[in-house]
Amino acid sequence: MTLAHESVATPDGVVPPRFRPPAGSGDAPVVSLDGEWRFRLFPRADTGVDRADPGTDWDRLAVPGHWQLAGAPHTWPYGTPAYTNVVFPFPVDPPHVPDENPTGEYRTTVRLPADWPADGRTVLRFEGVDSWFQVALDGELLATSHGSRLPTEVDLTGHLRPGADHVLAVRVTQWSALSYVEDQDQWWLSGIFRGVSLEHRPDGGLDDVRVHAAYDHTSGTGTLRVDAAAVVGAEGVVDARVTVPELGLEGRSGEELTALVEPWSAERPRLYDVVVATDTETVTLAAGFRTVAIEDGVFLVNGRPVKLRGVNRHEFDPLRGRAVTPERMLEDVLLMKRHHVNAVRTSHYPPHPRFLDLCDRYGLYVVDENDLETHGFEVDGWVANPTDDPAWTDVLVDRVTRMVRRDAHHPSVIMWSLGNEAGTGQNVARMAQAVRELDPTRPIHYEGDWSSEHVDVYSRMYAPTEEVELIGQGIEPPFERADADGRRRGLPFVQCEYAHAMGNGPGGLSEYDALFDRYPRLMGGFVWEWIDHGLTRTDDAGREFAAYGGDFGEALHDGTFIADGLLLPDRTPSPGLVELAAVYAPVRVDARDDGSLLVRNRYAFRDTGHVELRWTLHRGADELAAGALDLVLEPGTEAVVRPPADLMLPDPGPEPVWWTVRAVQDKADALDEGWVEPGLVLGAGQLLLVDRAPLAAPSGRVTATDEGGFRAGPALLGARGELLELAGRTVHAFRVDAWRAPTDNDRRPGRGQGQSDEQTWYRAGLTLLGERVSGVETLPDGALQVASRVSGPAVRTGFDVRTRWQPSGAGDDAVDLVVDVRPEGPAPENVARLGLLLALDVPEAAGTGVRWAGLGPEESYADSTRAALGGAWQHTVTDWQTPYTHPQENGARRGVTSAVLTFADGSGLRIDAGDTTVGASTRQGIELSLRPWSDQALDRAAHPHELVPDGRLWLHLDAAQHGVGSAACGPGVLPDARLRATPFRLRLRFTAV
Ligand code: IPT
Repeated sequence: MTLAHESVATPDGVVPPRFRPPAGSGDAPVVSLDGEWRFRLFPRADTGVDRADPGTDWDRLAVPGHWQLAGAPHTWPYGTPAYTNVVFPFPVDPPHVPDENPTGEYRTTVRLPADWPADGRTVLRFEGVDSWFQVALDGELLATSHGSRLPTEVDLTGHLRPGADHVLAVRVTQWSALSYVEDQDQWWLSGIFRGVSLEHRPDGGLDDVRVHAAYDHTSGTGTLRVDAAAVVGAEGVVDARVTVPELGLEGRSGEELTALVEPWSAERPRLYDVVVATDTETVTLAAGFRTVAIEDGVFLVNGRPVKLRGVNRHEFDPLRGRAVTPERMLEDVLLMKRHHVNAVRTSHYPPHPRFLDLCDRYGLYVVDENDLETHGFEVDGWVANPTDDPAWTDVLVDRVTRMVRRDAHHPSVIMWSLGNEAGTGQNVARMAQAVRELDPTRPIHYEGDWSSEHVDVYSRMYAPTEEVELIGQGIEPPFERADADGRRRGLPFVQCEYAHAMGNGPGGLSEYDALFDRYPRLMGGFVWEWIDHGLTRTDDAGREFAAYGGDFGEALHDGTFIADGLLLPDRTPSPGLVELAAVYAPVRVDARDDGSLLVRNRYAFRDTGHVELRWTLHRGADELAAGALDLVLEPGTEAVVRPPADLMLPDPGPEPVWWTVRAVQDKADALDEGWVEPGLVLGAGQLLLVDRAPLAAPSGRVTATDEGGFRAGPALLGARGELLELAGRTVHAFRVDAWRAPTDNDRRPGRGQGQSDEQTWYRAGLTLLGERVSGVETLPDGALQVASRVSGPAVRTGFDVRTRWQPSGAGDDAVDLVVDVRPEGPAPENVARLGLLLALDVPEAAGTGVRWAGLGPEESYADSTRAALGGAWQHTVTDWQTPYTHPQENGARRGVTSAVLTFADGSGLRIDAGDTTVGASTRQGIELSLRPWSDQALDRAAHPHELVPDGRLWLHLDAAQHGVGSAACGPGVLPDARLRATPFRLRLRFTAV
């Protein structure tokens, strides 16, 4: 029995694919059908409802939208979202899908406006319907379509009578045969989720317009050819007038027009209005002249090598799912531009066409990806994969054709992608061939077939830096087939996904970026991914939180893997995005070992005339001197800069002195208009010019207390040397620590790693450390020395600890602490941290203010520290936390030489850090973390709103912390940022203030 929605067939009853100009660019009438439609949800595809039934008394549902989100964030009247990444949430039994198949019946009334032209044709357009649907008018079935993220048009000419109301019925199933090729890593969400419109197509009008706008960088000439065609009703070439008023160009369709032009690039998105007109229709398109080429294995735009500093973007809104509004699209584009992203891969489907209009306008290179993923077949070794099945050829070619036809006029699209994670097979070649015939001007991308036989670039995901380096040099291990290997070696290399931004991370971005810069063959890459898909919902107490897989009670789900973006679900940039901006910086300012800064103009086309290189000499937050460097760099050039020779440096004081240079863009010309905010930092770097003054050696003496313990300045210790009180606050915990609440990256073994870091730490007993004191003695110099051993259960691994307390001076306000720690027993592969845990009773800990001198203002880790700058910063303890969608280690600040905590009652605690030794290296200050809850609570919480302050302030005073890496889907922490169990020493001073 073949059910309609289980048939592997191309859409039926639809208009051939054609271009999609920006809204409002043409003069043919259009009416939107968006708004409230009538709706009923049925449990099976066979709804039994009459297509002619107008549904007058049915529910109302917003179109566009997903029915699962109709009542979000509070109610779920039509089923709930469900998340799986790779696996299908139904049996792999193609082309069949379960009988349990939520199916929406949509109804609306269609009436042509009174002034609708009598001639020509009328087309009903759907921009996106997830997933399979049928369209009927007044009970008559007119079309069957699919391709959730692709447009469908139905010719209604002859079915609509002027002045009459017609019943438009759309039946949408959640599952269909086509679900097997739409297995993208995202929420399963259904319905008419993009706009619907009624469009007039005048006789002799411009149904389809193809724009070829090339740029010859050797002569500065732009070549324009516009082809126009009738597509709706009858197909054929249309003769149109083509003018480019700004260039004084006039001609006809099919002709080549040339002029000297300014080219389009993501850096300078120069667009020209191209007016295409017949007697009955005029369309004005924004064309950009640019040429994409691959020469000698190097990816070029307008003749210059361009590095793609990209991100993977899914369409996502925390309340609306993939039914994104134009405001959200603009927000994404502006956030990308402001964080120096220059490229987007539209993972893993063509985006709403308006997004591409914005990419044209603001300047982003786009890899436009076909709506194809068959990842679920991988589980069973790709048996029956549609990508290799001739029965599916037409469907897959149809999809890629619809994408190219829709989007080819966009200058921002620089590459076509055949799909994602769809394995290999003959249909890769068929799709590639179809794309080449439609558009020979853009390279083709597909990662799933590592032979790269049918594509123009060699693409991989999550390749570790070592491998990327070999590929950069062209000496990567050979591909198993020699014929394919030779060709592939000549292709440029792109990482269509890298640096998995899940939770705290990614670490190691700088290393990739440096390789992209170093090797011409490397054309850059796209970080996975732009935003956490956390859907807003309320808990039983009415509190909102961002839901991930499992939060809707799904029987089968992939949990937190949906929260792996650079933005939190509400589009707050995570520290990962701030780091990315610093790494992707178009004007990089990097410290060199010889005490100079290297300023690099990494634009391909732009000099730095629009950039001011401002410097400041500052101690903490206090500016001592300021100026600007007189320097304009041509694209791709660099210069070494140093502090002015006559700069007066102060003597060492309580905070270090930095010389910080920021490349600032204040002004926006017409091409930067709209996204550059005054003070936009394009890149920054700094030099440490004056170290903080060393802490004077302590000189006070510990005294005995009546209770048999000790007093050391503001520290009260028990008879066994245990810290009982500090600065008048009860101490809840104080000991050496080596564990952290695992990050998402810690929880998975990185490529080539046997076990996850989380497991390594667990097996070394680090999750349950305890302390045994072996000796307490007062030393002749007045210090109290405590010897102890810190270790966890079941293992011999532990730490030998010597703690020395000594009042800093004669007064009672300050105490010095020196801690020397040596690991003992079998050493784990790595440890999470090496430092001290201190928990103080602080009733309103969350509101505690903290001002620190060190790196900031955002968190930083050993392998994600490019964005952090030395200075002085302040926060409350609440703001110090990064509320990752899935709670985990966060908030560390590195290089902290001093911190002042101000409690709600006005009292405070100052912490000064002297030099820290880790193994053989000495570093300035400590890594500081503060939390109003414990690491255990952080680890247990499933969502940030479950974390409740426990009346204590939990501090980590660390010599060092392990990096964060990208192991959730990529490589683990790189060797440089791995923390080994190694001897360390901390020198601290606590002052009650
Ligand atoms: C890769 C997918 O292409 C992407 O959609 C996403 O699922 C990512 O993984 C993980 O978040 S595929 C993976 C097997 C490398």
